Amino acid sequence: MKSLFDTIRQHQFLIPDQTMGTHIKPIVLHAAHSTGPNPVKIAMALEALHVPFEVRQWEFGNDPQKGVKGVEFSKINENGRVPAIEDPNTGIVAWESGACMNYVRRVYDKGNIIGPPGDSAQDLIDFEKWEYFLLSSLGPMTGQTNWFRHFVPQKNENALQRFTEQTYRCYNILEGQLKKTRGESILPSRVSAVDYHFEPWVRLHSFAGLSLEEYPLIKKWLGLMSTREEIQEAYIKVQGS
Ligand SMILES: N[C@@H](CCC(=O)N[C@@H](CS)C(=O)NCC(=O)O)C(=O)O
Repeated sequence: MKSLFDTIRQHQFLIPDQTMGTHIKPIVLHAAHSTGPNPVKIAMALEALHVPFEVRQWEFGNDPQKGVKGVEFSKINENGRVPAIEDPNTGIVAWESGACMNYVRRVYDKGNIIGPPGDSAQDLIDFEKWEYFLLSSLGPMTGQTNWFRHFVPQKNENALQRFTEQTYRCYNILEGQLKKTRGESILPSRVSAVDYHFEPWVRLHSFAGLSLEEYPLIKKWLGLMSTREEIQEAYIKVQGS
């Protein structure tokens, strides 16, 4: 007997992406704290693929019913962080933005609209290495810079300097990659989910106390990203503007 999952896969194969939204139950995207960079990435991908979704907002902290560290949310993500997604079409629950993104791609991007722009083994590796670079380096370094600049209970200038330098180091790497595309996308030839992973983190550079003065291509890329409809829509749905 065919599972619902098989039905969806077949369904997608048969109908164009643009009409998918009318046949699929909305995915629940769990988010919190309106300016956090991680949930909005997933909204960008869902928007780009015309997959319907609804946003459920949680609070930071351990309120049992409303908090990301509370008992209710721990049933969805025991790590107490957002994003998480629940897909009523398949019964799948995912957390960690990389896992959420790749689930969305595997199930809802049969036309490869936001995946690796080419189909060689190198294209796949290039996609993964930039995705992992954001998830393991640029994102966490920026997060720590934010923590030591704004939230740490006792100032620690050494730590702030260390994470600021490390974030700039990541910006240097990104600027070098953007030279290959004249700042149009992180991977050559078109915008992909990799750009969605980076955009919310780099957008928040000034909150982290970082300047893009020495990064003209990052600046250009960020400007181009902000004109894209799926990105604008994602911010409206997740952050309200
Ligand atoms: N590695 C995780 C990071 C998720 C994360 O740190 N999310 C922030 C919001 S953007 C969060 O939930 N913070 C809540 C907390 O730290 O209590 C991912 O990529 O999904």
